[in-house]
Amino acid sequence: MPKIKFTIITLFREALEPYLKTSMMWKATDKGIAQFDFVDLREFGLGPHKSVDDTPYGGGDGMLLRCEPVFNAIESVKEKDPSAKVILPTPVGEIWNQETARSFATAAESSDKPIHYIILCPHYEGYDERILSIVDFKVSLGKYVLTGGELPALIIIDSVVRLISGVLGGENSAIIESFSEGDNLEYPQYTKPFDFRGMTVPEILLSGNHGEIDKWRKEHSKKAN
Ligand code: 6GU
Repeated sequence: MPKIKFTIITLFREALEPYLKTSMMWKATDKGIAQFDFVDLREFGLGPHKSVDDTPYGGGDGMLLRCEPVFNAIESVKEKDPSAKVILPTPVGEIWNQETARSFATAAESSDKPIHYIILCPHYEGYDERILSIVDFKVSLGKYVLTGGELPALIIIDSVVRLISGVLGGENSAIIESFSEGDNLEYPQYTKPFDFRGMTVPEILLSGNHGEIDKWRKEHSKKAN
């Protein structure tokens, strides 16, 4: 049984799938920790053209995602799992940060059944406001505007799944690293060679003195902006 399930409702599955089949997200799937499913919003489109969008009442540019396809798509998932929670990536949502990612990961780790999130990826200029009535979490990635919810969906998924134990290599890697404790970013790190084009590695790291190395690392931890 996976710890966490994401059902992604999108018109552009092909934009998401390669990333989720690569590296850590693939590893999480392969180990049975995470499960990623897709629902093609187009299948819930209206009329012969399977239309999912329409022009805004009151006029204005662009097209808006309609309620019916979105509600029908979400309800088709909730019929099978009424506990699934809906995330809507939107530039007017709550800013996503490490703390929120951590709380989603902790919820998944401490639950005895899989935690299930439905991510609805909007596209076009926006969505009918009534869609918000079926949404549990409105999430924004920052103060800029993207074309659709696909990139945000990947960022949300990646930032949560990597925190679930068993996904990263060293059991401690997610705990020590950047942002986990307050706003400390991780310390500078070096690997071989010792001298690269005249840029050398701080001698202390070669000293074998772990007390001094820890001290140096603390002193050199970077602060987030
Ligand atoms: Cl979640 N969606 C879109 N479309 N743009 C964004 C965003 C989300 N977060 C920042 N910009």
